[in-house]
Amino acid sequence: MTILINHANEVLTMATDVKGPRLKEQMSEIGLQQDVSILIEGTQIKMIAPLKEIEQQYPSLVADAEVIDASGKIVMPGLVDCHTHLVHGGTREHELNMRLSGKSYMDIMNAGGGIHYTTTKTRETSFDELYDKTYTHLNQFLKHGVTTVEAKSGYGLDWENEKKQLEVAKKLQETHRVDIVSTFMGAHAVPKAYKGNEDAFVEQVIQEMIPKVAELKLAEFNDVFCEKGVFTPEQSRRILMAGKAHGLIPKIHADEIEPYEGAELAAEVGAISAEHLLVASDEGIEAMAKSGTIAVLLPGTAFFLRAPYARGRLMIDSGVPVAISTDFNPGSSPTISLPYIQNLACMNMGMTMEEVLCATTINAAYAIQRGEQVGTLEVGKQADVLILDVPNYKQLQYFYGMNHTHTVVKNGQVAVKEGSLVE
Ligand code: IZC
Ligand code: ZN
Repeated sequence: MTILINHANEVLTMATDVKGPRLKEQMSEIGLQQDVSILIEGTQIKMIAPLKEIEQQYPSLVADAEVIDASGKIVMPGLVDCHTHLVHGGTREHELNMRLSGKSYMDIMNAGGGIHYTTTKTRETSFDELYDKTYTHLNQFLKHGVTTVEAKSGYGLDWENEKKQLEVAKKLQETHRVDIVSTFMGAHAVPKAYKGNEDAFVEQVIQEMIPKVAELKLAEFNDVFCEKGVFTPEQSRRILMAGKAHGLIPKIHADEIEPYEGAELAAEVGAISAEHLLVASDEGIEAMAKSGTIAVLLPGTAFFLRAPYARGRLMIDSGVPVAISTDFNPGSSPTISLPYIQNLACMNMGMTMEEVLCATTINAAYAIQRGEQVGTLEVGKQADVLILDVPNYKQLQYFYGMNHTHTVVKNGQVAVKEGSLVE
């Protein structure tokens, strides 16, 4: 199978000489090219060059290729959504009026709602029902140009149900076109049954769940909700170090609601990323810059919780590599629209149009250790290619709140055509 994408107004390769996550002004390098075509062979990008050169070099591949005319459109790498709570039962629209009339996210959780509500729903939902529900969500992601998603567990909060969530993600990785990267997040909340006995649950996560996740190879990363009233920095450190000892790379929900030195902890334990960071301290940001910890910022959560946005501009200027993501989850960010999240990042975190593209492609890929495979258009990389129905990339943030996805090539196959899924 060979595909040739011709006549795009702009091709944003997002490629540079930099290896690793992009910092500071590197985040503005979008690799804009005009008058180039893209040749895809099998699952890989074969050549990016003017059409004439491709025809000269690979005449037989070109002769056999399915040709996609991208006239008037732009082409870029498929989007990477590096922080989602993808697999979950139920929805939480009933919490919205509570929050709009003044109850906080934490008030609702402490009263037994929030994550606890979704845990009950997830426990009640069968493997097959969870699989079908999540399959539908993945279709929506794909229609919005997202070709790779991270998926956290954390609504089981016991081994049986954490395993169920992770196995749903594993099966979807095998059956759905979108690539899924799994994170174990058994420490997402202390189950209601352990109230007053929190350390016993921490022990269960450390002694029982983490070793099994590692043994069954159900996740690559280990995450914890380090937040006042959830897991303390000390408990979080123990959970992350235990994961590390079993080969699970640390990630951390840090400084989301109250400052809690989560960013500092991320740097200390060598986490690949710290996520949220709405109220991260100056010291925490400095520590992350030193350790190279990626900041995964989730402006949809600030929007939906009506909370202050993370200081994205300051983080970039301080030398922290920044990625942005939907945080798709039923409580604090029920959206799969990474394009809208890009808009929010521009408008509320002081990030430029170029920086948000970097933050949702190559930097997001590095946040889940996929920077060598996806996130840029380069020869030899996986052919995850997005064609957007705008004449220039600046319209992506200008015509906001819209889905401009026209065509998605996923792993060398056309997965979305004229905005609709291809079976
Ligand atoms: O279900 O509320 N912040 N975890 C930490 C979440 C938000 C997801 C949820
Ligand atoms: Zn989250």
